[in-house]
Amino acid sequence: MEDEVILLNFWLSPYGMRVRIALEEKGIKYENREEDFSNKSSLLLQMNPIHKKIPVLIHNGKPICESLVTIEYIDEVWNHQSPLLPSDPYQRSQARFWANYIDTKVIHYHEFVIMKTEEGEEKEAAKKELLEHLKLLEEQLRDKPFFGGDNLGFVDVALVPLFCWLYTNALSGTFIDENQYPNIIAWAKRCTDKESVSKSFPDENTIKRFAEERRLLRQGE
Ligand code: GS8
Repeated sequence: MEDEVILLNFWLSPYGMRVRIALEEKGIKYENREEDFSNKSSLLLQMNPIHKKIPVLIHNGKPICESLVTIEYIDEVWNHQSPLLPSDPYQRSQARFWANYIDTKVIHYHEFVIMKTEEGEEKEAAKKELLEHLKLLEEQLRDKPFFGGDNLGFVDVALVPLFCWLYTNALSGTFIDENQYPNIIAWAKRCTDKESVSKSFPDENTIKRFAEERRLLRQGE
């Protein structure tokens, strides 16, 4: 019997993009279902009663919640191709360390910078903080093609959704100075050249429309 794989998602969510990239890397067929946060589906409430958040992967009726946990699950279940975590326990611990760093230090500031329409001290402070964390990641990457080494891995999948804006220059991707972050920028382009990544990003027009709505909101403030 073929696996039934459903992803409860929201197109703008970097967490959802992570899960999509992992599924694409493994070549898994899945159904993407968009959630409306103002009217969450009963399936979402039933499958993630604790947090009531997306992404939720439903594999043959069973839910897996939390994006990093889900990527590990995908890597373990579909282990026939494109390993995402290293097989060496020490290397694996390091990949988990950096993915956790991205979750606890980078992604919240990023979300704040993207979502906050109002310019000002608070937003500037968040940008500064975000850029400092990215600098550290830039140093970690050095001249490796991917955080995972020669191939896209766990840390790459965790981080790259934050760069979906680079495509369009429509949003705050632009505040990252290419000259100061050459490794990260080259890495992000290398990642987005991969079909598994570009397919999992929202399409350019949707991002542009979203950016325009934010711009109008800002003008109204
Ligand atoms: C975060 C999921 C999350 O914040 C993970 O999966 O890694 N740690 C979790 N999901 C958000 C959408 S992305 O901003 C969400 O579902 N929000 C709906 C809500 O808060 O009502």
